[in-house]
Amino acid sequence: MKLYTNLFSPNARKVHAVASELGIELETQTLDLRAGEQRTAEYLALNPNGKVPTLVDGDTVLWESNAIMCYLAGKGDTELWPKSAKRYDILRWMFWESNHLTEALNRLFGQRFFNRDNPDQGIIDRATKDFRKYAEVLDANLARNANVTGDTLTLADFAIGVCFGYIQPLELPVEGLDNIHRWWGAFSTTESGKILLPG
Ligand SMILES: N[C@@H](CCC(=O)N[C@@H](CS)C(=O)NCC(=O)O)C(=O)O
Repeated sequence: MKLYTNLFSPNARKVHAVASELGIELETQTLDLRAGEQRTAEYLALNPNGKVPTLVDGDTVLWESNAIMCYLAGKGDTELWPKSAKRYDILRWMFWESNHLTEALNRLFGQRFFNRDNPDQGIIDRATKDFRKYAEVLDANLARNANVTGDTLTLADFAIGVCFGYIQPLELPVEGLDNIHRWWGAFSTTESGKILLPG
């Protein structure tokens, strides 16, 4: 299986971390995003969004990091993606991550990283407020569960965890959210959890 990737990308790191946890070795090709290698005709034929990651496994071409994670985990039997109704809870949190948490995070990323010389404080304020709102939802859930969907780590922890690698660089509003700190503190020091951290 071949992964088109770039370790600068949190969405790509999620996939690397899950592959590590599953013990799956991936052939990788790093695309230079600054040089625009994600926009070549050859790559756009695989992923018309012009983004990483993309997985190619024989005739299967898959983009969207969360779908790729499900695909990799679906290759075997794993607690990360159990073949039971718990799957829907895992999926629920994965959709929540990409629709809400990462949506707010991306706005902070845009201002604090890509626009750092001339950030728009209004965008930062709104994104900070939204991120905090969703982080509180997660914190309340983690008050009841050791990990996002229960006692064991699942794909949901990988999908969500990658966001918290940016607590310091993006000044994420997580003060006092002790359950998140407890969960992320433990998860981010595991061998696969460390792969979620920005370099
Ligand atoms: N929802 C997609 C997002 C992918 C994405 O936004 N990738 C970014 C890096 S994190 C990218 O390739 N950006 C390059 C570009 O837009 O030119 C996923 O989860 O895979």
